[in-house]
Amino acid sequence: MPAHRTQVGIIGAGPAGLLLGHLLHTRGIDSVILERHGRAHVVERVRAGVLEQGTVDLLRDLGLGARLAREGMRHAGLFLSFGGERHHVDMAELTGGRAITIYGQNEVVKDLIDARIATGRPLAFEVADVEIGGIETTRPSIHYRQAGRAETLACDFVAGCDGFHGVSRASLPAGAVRVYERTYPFGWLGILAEAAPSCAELVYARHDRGFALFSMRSPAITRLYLQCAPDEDLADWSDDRIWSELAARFACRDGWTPAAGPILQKGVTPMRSFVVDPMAHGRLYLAGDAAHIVPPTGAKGLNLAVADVWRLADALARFYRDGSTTELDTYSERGLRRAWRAQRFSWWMTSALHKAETENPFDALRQHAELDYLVSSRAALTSFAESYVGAPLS
Ligand code: RFL
Ligand code: PHB
Repeated sequence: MPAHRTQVGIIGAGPAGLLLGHLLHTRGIDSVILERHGRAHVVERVRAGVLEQGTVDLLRDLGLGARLAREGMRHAGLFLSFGGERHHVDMAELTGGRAITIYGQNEVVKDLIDARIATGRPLAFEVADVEIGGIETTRPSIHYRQAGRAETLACDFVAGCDGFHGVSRASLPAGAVRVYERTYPFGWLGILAEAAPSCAELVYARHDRGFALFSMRSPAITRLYLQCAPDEDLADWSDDRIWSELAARFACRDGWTPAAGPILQKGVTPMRSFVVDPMAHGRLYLAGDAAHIVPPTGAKGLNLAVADVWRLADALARFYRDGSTTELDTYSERGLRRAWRAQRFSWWMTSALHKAETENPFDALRQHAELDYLVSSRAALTSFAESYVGAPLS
């Protein structure tokens, strides 16, 4: 059985794993990244679109922001639509100039893969049967198969960056962690359409028919979401039905509506809040969706993954510099603090904007009052904008 050795074995080539590999590289630390899927699949997966200011600043400071600066769309504000009115929220003005940038997660992943390949450090796609051993020792290892051959990677540390359905979290000994979870009785039907965005900023809409979100990927591509059942059957959604439902949910007195065009892709995502505590055990450290999931309404998932690996890379660098585990020992505690803040905000946005889980008319009016208060109070708007653009990396 061929054996290899590295300092940090990274499972998963999503944003968390790839960025961690790069951050370690800049500190002279060796890593091997193992990914279950092929490169094309990883690059083509359409997911997040909103990068917080701190994420954009980090990618730029790492020299990875050239295409992001050219093609990313900086948004200083957004719209909240409810009760037939669209309200503009000037996030930059409320936060001393902070903003979000629209740049597809798959574009971030593409840039990170190119950067990884340029470093010459290992990145293996299509690895199967990944198993982690020895996490309670100082010599953990990763066993896997590549092109049918059994391989073993000996490491100092293992970083579990393999998302919600990966093997890393499942490798923690039963009883060592506690899980906090909430599922929602709805999902999002997301589409990508070949249509020039008809609004320059995002529109989050609360409507009695359900939530809708208008976003974009480029000056030619619109991204839209509709609240639906978690197990919604896409076969029930013709293109015509999707456009008329979107028009109904975004209907407002200023007459704005999303421009329609050929639908390039459709998908349904269930919604969940999930946290594992602690985010580490022995020499295994979890980062990103492997450790926590937020409903996408607050646009926090990818940004939390970035904050995790930024912290983890620093803690590992400290260990290799002077043998201190001080920062590794507090990695989980610091990560959970940020993760719970994101959970709070994502839950709040989800419950304020989605059709209530009960059909009780009280909830509909309470939601309306919540949003009405938000847009009429500068204090409430400042709090909202501060959470939405995200805290600086910490
Ligand atoms: P990922 O991206 O899931 O990557 C994990 C990688 O690990 C691989 N893997 C394995 N590899 C080897 N062996 C195994 N056994 C493995 N098991 C899994 C997988 O193939 C994959 O390549 O996790 P990561 O890196 O933690 O990144 C997290 C983000 O992907 C996620 O939080 C965001 O996409 C969430 N999200 C959003 N986040 C934002 O910050 N802003 C947004 O606007 C936003 N919108 C969204 C979203 C997620 C969505 N969906 C589809 C869940 C919109 C949607 C619709
Ligand atoms: C997206 O553009 O895909 C997007 C934007 C905002 C969200 C979630 C997803 O809250």
